[in-house]
Amino acid sequence: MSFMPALIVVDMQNDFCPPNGSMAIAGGRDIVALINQLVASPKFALKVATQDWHPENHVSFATNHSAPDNKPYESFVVVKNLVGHNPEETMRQRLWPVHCIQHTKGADIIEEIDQSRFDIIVKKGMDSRVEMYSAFTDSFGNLTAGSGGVNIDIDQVLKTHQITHVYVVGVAGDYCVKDTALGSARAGFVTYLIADAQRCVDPEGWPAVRAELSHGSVNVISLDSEEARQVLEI
Ligand code: VGL
Ligand code: ZN
Repeated sequence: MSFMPALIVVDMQNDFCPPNGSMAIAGGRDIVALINQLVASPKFALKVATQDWHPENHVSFATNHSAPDNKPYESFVVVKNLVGHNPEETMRQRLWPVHCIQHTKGADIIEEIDQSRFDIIVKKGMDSRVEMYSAFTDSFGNLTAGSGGVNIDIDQVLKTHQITHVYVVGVAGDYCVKDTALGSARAGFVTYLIADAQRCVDPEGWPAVRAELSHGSVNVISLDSEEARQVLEI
């Protein structure tokens, strides 16, 4: 079996990192050294970064909803699948602090990560009407590449480069990393999520996230596993 691995570094942006991020994830900066080790590895055929890239009126921002159900982290709202022209289909959307507004400092990838190493940068979450944790589809499963939600069809790019295996790292382990890894597995790539190189919004939920990932055929591995060693210069 051939082995053509790609790396996806998810959302390592100022707003997700302490100390100043508007929705800082605890320990978000602690994984930088591990991620840089991966980013520097010559073993990957393709290196991708993702960037949460929201308009100001994004549906996930607590500030865009009315009281009392508009508390960041606590409140949920019901969102309709307007992008997919199926308003009967709904989902429960957790609300967040305002984060990663397009063209702001908060949306920049943190300066400790060497951006010049990335072959492509996927900007996602650009359609105000829908959440997009995964770089592959929005939260309803709509593929919006070319029509607003995301700037690149990542599935297509990976297939064009004959990628067989995808390694996913970054933040948040329980949101964008999880959904991107599930999207990758669903698209047919052998998918690894390196547990040491992610951090969660709710770390106490990690066991449940792991179960969801394994249900979706994502392999959660540690940095000292054989699978990780294969892509690291050790
Ligand atoms: C993320 C919540 C909202 C993430 C992005 O990067 O995991 N989480 N937007
Ligand atoms: Zn977001």
